[in-house]
Amino acid sequence: MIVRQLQTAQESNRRIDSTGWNSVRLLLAEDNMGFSFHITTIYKGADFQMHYQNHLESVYCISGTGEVKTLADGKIYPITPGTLYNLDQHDKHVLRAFEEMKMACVFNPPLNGKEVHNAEGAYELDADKLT
Ligand code: 9YT
Repeated sequence: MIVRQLQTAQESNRRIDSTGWNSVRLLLAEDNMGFSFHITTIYKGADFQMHYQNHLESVYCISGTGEVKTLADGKIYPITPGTLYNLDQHDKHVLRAFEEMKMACVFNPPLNGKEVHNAEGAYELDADKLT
């Protein structure tokens, strides 16, 4: 059994800070679950493009409001608490936060720990572990 607390993890190196967001990576590849699980905070006013070419991601909105736009077709999907969006096509997308959003994120394959977005808004598969 693996048990972790967000309150403890966010004060450790599991919290990754980047422009417009931070993410507390509660489960990682080394846990051998087949996915990673993160609690991500998107700051109010954030507006950035991502393209997870190497990963599938599910994102569940716990709190806050915003929208996600898929660039291939220009569709805009509102995000409110309870919304789950799934990047099942490695969709190139833009995420906007109208107010701070708390998101639960699952990545397959799991992240190693130190991933930050590259120039395309993707995570490399060979990123470093936390330790
Ligand atoms: C929602 C989203 O994709 N935010 C970027 C951070 C990512 N969820 C992560 O690294 O945990």
